[in-house]
Amino acid sequence: QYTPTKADKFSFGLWTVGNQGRDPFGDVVRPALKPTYSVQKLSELGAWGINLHDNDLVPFDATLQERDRIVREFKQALNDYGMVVPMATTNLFFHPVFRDGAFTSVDPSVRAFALQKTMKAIDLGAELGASTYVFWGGREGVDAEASKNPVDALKRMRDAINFLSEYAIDNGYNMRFALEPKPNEPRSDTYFATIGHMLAFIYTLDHPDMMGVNPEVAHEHMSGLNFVHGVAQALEAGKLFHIDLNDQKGPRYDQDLRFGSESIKSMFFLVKLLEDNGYTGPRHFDAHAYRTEDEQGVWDFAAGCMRTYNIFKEKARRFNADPEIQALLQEINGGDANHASLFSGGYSKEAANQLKSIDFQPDTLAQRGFKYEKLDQLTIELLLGIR
Ligand code: GLT
Ligand code: MN
Ligand code: MN
Ligand code: MN
Repeated sequence: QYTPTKADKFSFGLWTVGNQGRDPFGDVVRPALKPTYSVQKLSELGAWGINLHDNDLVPFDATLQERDRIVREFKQALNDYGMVVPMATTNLFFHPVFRDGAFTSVDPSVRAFALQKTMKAIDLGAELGASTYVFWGGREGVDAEASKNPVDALKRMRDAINFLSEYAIDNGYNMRFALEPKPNEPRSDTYFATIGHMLAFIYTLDHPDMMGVNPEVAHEHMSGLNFVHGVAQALEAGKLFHIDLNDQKGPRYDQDLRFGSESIKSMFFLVKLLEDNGYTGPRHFDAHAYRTEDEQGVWDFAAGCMRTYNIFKEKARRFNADPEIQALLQEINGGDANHASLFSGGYSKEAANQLKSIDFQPDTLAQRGFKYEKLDQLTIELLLGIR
């Protein structure tokens, strides 16, 4: 019942299962995986899609002939194992040239190179059939605040995204852009720290219709924010184009843990939000196996992400079908229907006057108990498996 199928639309980044366990204190612990092998293994585990940065597939310094051969072999593997590439993105953070950022670097040559690299990567994404293009501003930020005027940085970011959206349109690519926020790491402060920052920025761009967000669990938790609420706001605005599922223990470095392995309650409500509100996009995992793992551990990790998502999905179904929980919710959300109808039709002079004339009893209203202790305990019991 929890076994993933292609219909679940689960996807992984090549960089996620391909993570070799390097961290700031230690070297790689696992051999590199061939991208075509990851396609095969993920497909066998029930995944539907595989996403990539340009350089996850094509090395930074590959010749054109090498590029074409690699892409040809990769497309063959996609075909052989029935996998799609729903999303592509650019690596604008690994090479030392990007150590002061890419689109917001102080160096105009670096900014121009970043645009060139991204145009080529968009071409690659289009060739592989990606319909979503992600922009994670890896090093778009500062260590020394004195180095840049943040207003200029913002404008440079806007100019770059505008340029690239025109590029995609001009080439007839059927692509939407999803912008991914993160508050810090690897820079000490990154521009566009949260979902809220990104949403506000989107409406200042030339093509807001093709712009949405790619929020990540770990990144919002690093800011100490409620991820479910941030995602809800994006979803309600029609801007949840993509999502990076993983997990995180509070505000520390970006942990990218196996989905649902830590914040069980929040991740339950996240899955419930996505499933109850008609999110149809990819369920993408941007996470990696613990550094302690060998290759088998990587596949255990990948299977675990998908299985946990499906378990939460089943829990959400049970929550929605639980008579006691639903009766309690109805009661909680009930109240005086007359008062509700007074302003549900929007503003009118009559409604305003009527409202002004009511003799409310705030002291009486204030005596109500909301029964949230009971509701929350029922939720916990459901999650702990006894309902
Ligand atoms: C990198 C980062 C992620 C981004 C990826 C897309 S790359 O692993 O930590 O959060 O989503 O650029
Ligand atoms: Mn991410
Ligand atoms: Mn992350
Ligand atoms: Mn990461």
